[in-house]
Amino acid sequence: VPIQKITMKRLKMRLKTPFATSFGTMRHKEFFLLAASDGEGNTGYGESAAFTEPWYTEETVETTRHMLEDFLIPILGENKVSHPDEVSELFRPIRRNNMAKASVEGAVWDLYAKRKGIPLAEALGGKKQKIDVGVSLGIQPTVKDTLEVMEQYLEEGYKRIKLKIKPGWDIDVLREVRRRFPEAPIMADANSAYTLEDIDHLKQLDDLDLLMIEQPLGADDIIDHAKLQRVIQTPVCLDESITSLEDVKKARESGSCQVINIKISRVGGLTEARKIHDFCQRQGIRVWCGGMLEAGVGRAHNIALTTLPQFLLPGDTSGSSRYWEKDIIKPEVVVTDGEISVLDRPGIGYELDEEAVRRFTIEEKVFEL
Ligand code: OSB
Ligand code: MG
Repeated sequence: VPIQKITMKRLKMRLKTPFATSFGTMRHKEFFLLAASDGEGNTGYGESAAFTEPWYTEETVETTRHMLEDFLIPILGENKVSHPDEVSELFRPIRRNNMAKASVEGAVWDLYAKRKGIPLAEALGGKKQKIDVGVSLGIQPTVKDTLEVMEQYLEEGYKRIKLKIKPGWDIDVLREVRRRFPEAPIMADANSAYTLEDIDHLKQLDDLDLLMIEQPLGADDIIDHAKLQRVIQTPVCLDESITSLEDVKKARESGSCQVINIKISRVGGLTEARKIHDFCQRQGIRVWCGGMLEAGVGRAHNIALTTLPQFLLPGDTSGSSRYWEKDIIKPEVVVTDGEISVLDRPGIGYELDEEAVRRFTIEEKVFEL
């Protein structure tokens, strides 16, 4: 995969509705759109995931910029890459900073698939032509709002609703949700808002018939989640705690979870995400694809990954209109009956909407490799 040039645009997009979690409320998404060109007319796209503040992981938009400009892009300039799997190897001397790594690795994967003339999904080994998706619902101002928004998403066909919870906004709200929607596939995500002190409180989740509880405890914890999983029936799903295949192996050995949320960005790219997928397939661990409120390019990468067979549960990759008045890709991602059709076109399959990209760009840099 010859890479001649990398263009790095910083975009800022306003979310259609604010997204509230146990840590606070997001109103905008700022990120880098990376374009890797081969000088032969092919361009691969990647999108960075980290937010402006480090509440989800330690990375931010600014740390991403630093890593890309000062380390990761120079590494790509100094080395030949014949297959995108080599990128994560080349990045190994740089510790962590998985989201920065994933952003440019994603552009190399897309470029690779486009040069071969095959869909990114196919390059990864994915076979599904449609993927099942759910939606992640931020903490709403009131229970009434929660029920209304849920009703709307269920009517739109989303196959699973994820509700963000935090201490003081959990069991009671979920009880009312369950009473209003007795059969709906629902789960909860705490983004690490509890500790083992809350174990008796968390045991009440078992009466609510939830698909799973996502990341209730420490963001880097493996051990406490195992203690929790031993005393609750509700499957534990790990998100923040899983940053690599090594973490998955430790979680499996410890019994820390039954389900894994795979986010391309959190694990450092598509190559590591696929390794985790393959391991979970061999071990019979169910996985689904998580999200970072991505714009269209990141969304397209999530769709491609989700075509792999062990993505047995609906993920968080909702349609463009759930996040944006206007997305940066053409066509936008559309969800029909809770499914997204995978485009049969080279690479990520979607074109950039250059007009929209221009509108949201606040900074641009070009790196000649
Ligand atoms: O914990 O999965 C999470 C959004 C931002 C940060 C963390 C999370 C989320 C979501 C929404 O749950 C995912 C999405 O819709 O892209
Ligand atoms: Mg989560």
